[in-house]
Amino acid sequence: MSEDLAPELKPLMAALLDGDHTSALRETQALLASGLPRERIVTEGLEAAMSRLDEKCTVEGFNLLEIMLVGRAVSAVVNELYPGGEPPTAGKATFIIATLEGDVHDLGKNVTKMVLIGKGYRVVDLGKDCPVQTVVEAAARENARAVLVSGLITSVIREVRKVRPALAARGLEHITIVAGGAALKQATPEALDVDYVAETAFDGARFLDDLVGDAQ
Ligand code: B12
Repeated sequence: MSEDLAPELKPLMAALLDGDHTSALRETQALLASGLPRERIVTEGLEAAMSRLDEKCTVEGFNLLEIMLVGRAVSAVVNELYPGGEPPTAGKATFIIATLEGDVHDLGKNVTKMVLIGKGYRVVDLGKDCPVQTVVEAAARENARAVLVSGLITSVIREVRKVRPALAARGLEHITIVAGGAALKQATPEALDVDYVAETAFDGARFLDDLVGDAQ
């Protein structure tokens, strides 16, 4: 494990990479009790652990069970950090969030959702592998202020590019589109045909705060 890692986060990283969700939860509770901000636990703990996992997660060397166990540990930590429960029925604004068709990664989407719920937004989660048309129907039905798409595999970029024309075809061109996730954050908003590409869940939340604030 690298030397520049915050020492207090090392036990959490180790527990996550072992896929040991019981220890990961215990470490998270200890970090919260010590006053470490949630944002640092996510960006320097969860995301850093996943980057480390990335080194093992190649098309040639892909241990599905190992990665699923790590995924379960990450989900447990996210639920511990943001025990929001049910999203508020009426929040500051409503957002639709999804991972689009062809992509089954959902850990980053779930983190983003919980961060936004924690800020008082209503977030309608359409899950993973979600058709663009389902996103459009939900945006219309829920009177959404923004559509948030998460993408981890490069092949999903073509689905992301369909979102704006599909919204426009329903008369929803006023809806803001925000993209995030490892595969999308390497692209420009122009390339994805979205309004903003977020580096992290927190970066995206700040953009949305400004957007909703400006509209009030
Ligand atoms: C865990 C994992 C899996 C798990 C997913 C479990 C789950 N429930 O999500 C499983 C085992 C299922 C999996 C499967 C596959 N995976 Co995979 N996986 C990963 C891994 C190691 C970590 C991803 C992750 O969860 N990161 C942690 C989260 C918290 O980070 P994040 O998503 O970036 O989210 C943060 C921000 O980006 C942001 N964010 C995310 N989304 C959004 C959205 C918005 C709107 C906003 C504002 C912010 C935001 O918020 C988060 C917190 O800040 C990555 C490597 C990597 N470093 O990304 C490979 C990786 C994504 N996988 C990859 C591949 C190839 C696959 C498979 C195709 C493998 C295979 N041969 O079958 C399949 C995909 C099948 C499919 N059709 O989708 C490649 C993708 C390559 C590419 N560019 O196309 C990667 C990059 C690994 C690699 N180096 O090859 N994978």
